[in-house]
Amino acid sequence: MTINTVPTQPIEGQVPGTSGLRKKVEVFADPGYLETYTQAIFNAIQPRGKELVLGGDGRFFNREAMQTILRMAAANGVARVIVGQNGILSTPAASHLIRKRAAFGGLILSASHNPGGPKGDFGLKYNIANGGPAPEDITDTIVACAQNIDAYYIANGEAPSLSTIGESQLGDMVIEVVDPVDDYAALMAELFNFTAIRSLIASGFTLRFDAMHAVTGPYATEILVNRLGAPAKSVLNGTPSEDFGGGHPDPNPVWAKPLFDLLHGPEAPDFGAASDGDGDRNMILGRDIYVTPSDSLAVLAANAHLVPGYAGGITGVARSMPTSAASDRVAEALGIEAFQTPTGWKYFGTLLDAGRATLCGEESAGTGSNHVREKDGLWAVLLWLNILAVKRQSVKQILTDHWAKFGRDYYSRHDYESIDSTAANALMSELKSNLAALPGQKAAGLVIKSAEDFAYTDPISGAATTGQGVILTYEGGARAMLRLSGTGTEGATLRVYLEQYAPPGAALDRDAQDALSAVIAATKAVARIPEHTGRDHPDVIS
Ligand code: VG1
Ligand code: CO
Repeated sequence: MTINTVPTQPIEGQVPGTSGLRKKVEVFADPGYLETYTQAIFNAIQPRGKELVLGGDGRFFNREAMQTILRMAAANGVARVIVGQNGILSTPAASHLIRKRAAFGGLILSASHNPGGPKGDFGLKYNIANGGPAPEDITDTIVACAQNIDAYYIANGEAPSLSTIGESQLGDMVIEVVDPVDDYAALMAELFNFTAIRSLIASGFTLRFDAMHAVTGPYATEILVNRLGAPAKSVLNGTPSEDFGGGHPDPNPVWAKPLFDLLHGPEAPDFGAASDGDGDRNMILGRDIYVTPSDSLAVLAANAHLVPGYAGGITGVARSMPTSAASDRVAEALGIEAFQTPTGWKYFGTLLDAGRATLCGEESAGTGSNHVREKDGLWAVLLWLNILAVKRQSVKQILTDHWAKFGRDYYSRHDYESIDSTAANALMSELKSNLAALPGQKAAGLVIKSAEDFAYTDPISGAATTGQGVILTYEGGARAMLRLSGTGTEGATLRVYLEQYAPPGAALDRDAQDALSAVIAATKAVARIPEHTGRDHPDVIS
C-alpha cells in the first residue's frame, strides 16, 4: 500500500473538554484538519495491530469523515475496524461494542446535542478499552500530539462501502461492518424484563419516544416497537437525518418542547421520553409532569432493585457536582456510597470499573450504569418503563411518593449562551478570587455558608483535577454552582445550576422557578452576572 505523507496546518485552540473535539463542520472540513486531529489520536494511542470500533450519530460530514478515518487507520497499521452499518452507532452502543469485542478503543463521530448540517457542528472523540471516554491523561496526550505533528498517514484508494454487513479489506486492515442495533438490543433484553414491559404496553399504557431525527430512531423502533409491542406511532421523529430535521437534538423542555407540551396537554400519553443526537442523554416525562434528570437518577436508584439487571441491589451512586443532592439522600437511605465528581462522564469510569458505583447521572440529562461506560438514553427509558411495569403507578405518583419520603430538591439550570468569552472568563476569575471573602456575607436575603472552587481527586486512580467550577452553599438548604461550558462552539456559555432542598412535610408541589427565586437572585448578585454578561435573564432554563 502506498502511504501519503502530507504536511498539515496546526490545530488552533482545541479544547478536548468533556467529550473530545467539537468544532463547526467547516472547521473540520478544512483540508488537513480532521486528518491532523485523527493522526494526533493515533500518535497518542499507538493502535498498530489493534482493533478499533468506529461509529457516529449520522450527522452531516459523518460519511466523508468515516472514509478519511478508515484510510488513516489502515495507513497507521490498525488490524481491524468494527464499524456500524452505514457508519451508524449510538454512543452507548459504541461503548458496548468496544467492551463486547474487547477492542483496544473506539472513535465516535458526534457533536452530541449540538446542531448538525453544513452550518452545524461536528465532533470526534476517543473512547478507551473499558468503553468510556478517554480520561484526562490521554486527552492531554492527544492535545500535545496535535500541537507537535508534521505529517499524517493515509492510505490511497477508497474505503469500501459501509452499507453491507460483513468483512472487507483496506490494504492489510479488515473492515467489519456490523448491525448497529443487534448487540445493544440484546444487552437491553438481558438487563430488563421485556415480558413485564410488554404486558404493561399491552394493557393500554401509552408512550411517545422522540428520537429528535437523531441516532436513536432505529434503536427505539427495534426495541420499543418490534420487541416490546408499542404501536409504531410511539416513536416520533424516528428517521435520522443529517441535520436532525433542522433542530437541536437536546432532550430538554426547551428543545423537545413539542413532546413536553404533548405530555402537559389533553392528549397526553402515560409516558414520554426523548434522546439526544448520539443517544446518550434522556428526558423523562409523565402525564402532566417533567422529571428533572437529578430526580430521575434518585428515583432510579431507589427502585433499580425491581429490575432484573440490578436485582442484587446497587453498590453506589455517583453524580456530577452540579447534579442535585437528591440521589445522595437515596444512597444514604440504602446505606451505599455516594460520589460527587466533576462534570463529564469520563470521571465515572474508574468508579464503575472498580464496582464502587452502579448508577451514575448528570443534571444535563445523562443517566447510566455499569452496563456500559457512557450515559445511555434508551437504557434510562427502559429502566423507567420496567419500574412502571412493576409498580403500575403513574410517573407523577412515583415522583410524589419519592418526594414525600426523601424531600424534594427543587432544581433548575440557567444557561447564558453565546456570551463574550472575555466577559465570561472575567466573571469566573472575579468570583474565584473572592471566594474566601464570601462566607457569612448576605446576598439578596440569603446568607452564604461556603464558597469553593471544586477540585476532585479520583478515589480509585488518584488523578487530581482542579478549577471545575464554583459551588456556593447558602443557609437554608440552597446551593448554586457556576461553570463555563466545555462543549460549545460559539463564544462562551455560562451555566448556573440552582437547587433548594425542601424536606418531607414542606411544600413539595411548588413551581421550581418560584421555589428557587431566592437562590437565583442571590447567585446573580454574588457573581454579578448582569454586570459581566450584559444579560438580565438566561437564554435557556431547563
Ligand atoms: C455538557 C453537559 C455535561 C455533559 C457534556 C457532554 O457539557 O453539561 O454534563 O457531560 O455536555 O455530554 P458542558 O461542558 O457543555 O456543560 V454529550 O451528550 O454532549 O456527550
Ligand atoms: Co450526547
